[in-house]
Amino acid sequence: MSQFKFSVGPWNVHTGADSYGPETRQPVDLETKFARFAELGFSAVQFHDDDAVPNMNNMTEEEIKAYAREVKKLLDKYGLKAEFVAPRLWMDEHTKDGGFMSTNAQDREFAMWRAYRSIDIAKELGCDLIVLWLAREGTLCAESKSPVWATRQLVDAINKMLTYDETIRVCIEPKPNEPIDRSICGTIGHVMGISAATIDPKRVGGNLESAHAVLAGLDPANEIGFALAFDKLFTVHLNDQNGIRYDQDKSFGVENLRSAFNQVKVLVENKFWEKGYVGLDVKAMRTTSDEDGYEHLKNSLAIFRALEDKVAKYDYEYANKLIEARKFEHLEMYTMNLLMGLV
Ligand code: 3MF
Ligand code: MG
Repeated sequence: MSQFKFSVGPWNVHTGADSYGPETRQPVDLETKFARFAELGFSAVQFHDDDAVPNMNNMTEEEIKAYAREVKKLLDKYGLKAEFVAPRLWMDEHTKDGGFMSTNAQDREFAMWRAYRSIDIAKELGCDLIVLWLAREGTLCAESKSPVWATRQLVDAINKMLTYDETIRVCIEPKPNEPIDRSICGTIGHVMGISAATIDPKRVGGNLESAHAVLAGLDPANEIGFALAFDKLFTVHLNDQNGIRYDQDKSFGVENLRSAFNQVKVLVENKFWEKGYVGLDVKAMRTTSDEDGYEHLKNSLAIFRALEDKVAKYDYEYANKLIEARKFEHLEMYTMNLLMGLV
């Protein structure tokens, strides 16, 4: 039995469309997803603002809140909580050039409108966390914006959100590139810098996604540890990634089991279950059938739990002796043997 609670977003059950080809699976409605998530053992759902309230651009603030209240009832029906709401600042006509750092003032205003509405939605759904995946906050053309100005724009936007509501927490999900060429806030280290510069650093933290860390050439477990050291890991997006290429969102642990083990290990050692949900941000393969559209979620959960068992079995006394004697070859092989089921 896992000590952790798990969360997932509706976008993790998707139609299989990518930049090079159309859908390969039927769309699934939100309620069906909730029912299956609950059945699979998830405790909470992560939302984009318009996952919860589609067409929100054409609705009044009151209409948006009323719609969100209905979604909350649907969550309650399946015994699910909402974990966070993330303004989807990359799909819209207004956010071609990003949101808070857009070169157009009206578009920046639109981004703030969506950020405030995300806070309203979060409150109706009963959660206090706003996630900012800063998809287009950077440059396609390096000379198009000053990195100093852009960084300060982000701090200002977060300060406005913290002021708009005194109970919400803001959590940046950093990614070094894609869909932009160069991002302004690409790693958890950047997130800590931004957090420290805001008016309430305690309420500003990070969401570490394994694949994003790999894309930055960094180690996901160390990135998780870095945020934990400052008590600023608000949630995680566990998945896997085959090296530095397009963002793959593979099932957790399927590419690099040792790295996955170390991510689970650092979460267990720091009792992350007391702090947040373990979020999975995984995608099914394009070749997957409708019938198998949740297998990647099942597999990721199963791998996480199996690795949690491995951590429980980890002989810290033995490991510490090896560390003391600096017998790292032995320590490494002990870890590998554990993962291979040989001890
Ligand atoms: C992109 C992501 C996103 C975010 C999501 C919530 C679609 O690389 O990881 O998933 O996690 O938008 O912030
Ligand atoms: Mg993610």
